Amino acid sequence: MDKIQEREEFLQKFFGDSNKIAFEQLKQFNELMVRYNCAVREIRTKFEVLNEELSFHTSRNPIESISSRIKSPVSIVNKLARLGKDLSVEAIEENLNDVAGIRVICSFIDDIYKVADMLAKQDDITVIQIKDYIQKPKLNGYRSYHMIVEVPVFFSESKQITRVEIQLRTVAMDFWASLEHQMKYKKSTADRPEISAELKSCAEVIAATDARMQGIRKRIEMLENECSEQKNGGVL
Ligand code: 0O2
Repeated sequence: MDKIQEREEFLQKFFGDSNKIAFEQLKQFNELMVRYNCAVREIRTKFEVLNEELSFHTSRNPIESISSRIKSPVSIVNKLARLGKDLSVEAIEENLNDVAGIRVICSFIDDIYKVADMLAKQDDITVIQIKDYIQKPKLNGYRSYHMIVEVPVFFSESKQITRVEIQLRTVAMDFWASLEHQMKYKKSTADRPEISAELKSCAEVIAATDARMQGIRKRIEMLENECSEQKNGGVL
């Protein structure tokens, strides 16, 4: 008896027909989660490499931190139900773009566009969707740059194209989004107009500060360039 037959008999004996199907689905679900985990690791490594290269050339880190998460089974089930989709492994892949999520926190606004563009240009990355909530903030004040990308994951016997959601934000945007998420996001009780207006006003102050900080950095860079040009001029 070969291994597959042996396993089939085991399943039949211990689970019966309907439970055997459930067991197979659970196995497929776990396999899919392994794939999402691997895809997240690949994208994270890509950002780490870009950060290392850029910090070597500019003596500062464009990326402050990277975090990632795989959506919990409960959130997956809830989201499929919200979308009115069947509960199946195929439906997860077809309908959910954010099972694998990675958040990249950048120092300045222009760093976001720089690293996003560098990732998008890599030849194993396919950009599926971009939502630029920095150019066009959400009505509540939320700002971030969202990308859905596909990346190939190489296993021993197959190559699996896998979707990952990437959120890129500055430290300041992340400060606002994290606190707003805690206090309000998806909580209708905190949806009062005066609270929304106050949060939106905070988002605007934060956005203005982000722009000023970038302006300060650019002025410093200009002054540094002028100094080194003067030095070089003196030497020559
Ligand atoms: P969580 O708990 O962070 O995972 P989608 O729901 O992704 O199918 P949508 O809403 O068009 O469709 O996606 P979008 O606009 O790209 O936003 C997805 C994610 O961005 C959210 O994930 C949040 O992480 C973040 N986000 C979007 N809007 C807001 C906001 O107003 N405030 C905050 N704090 N975060 C926001 P989840 O799965 O909804 O939530």
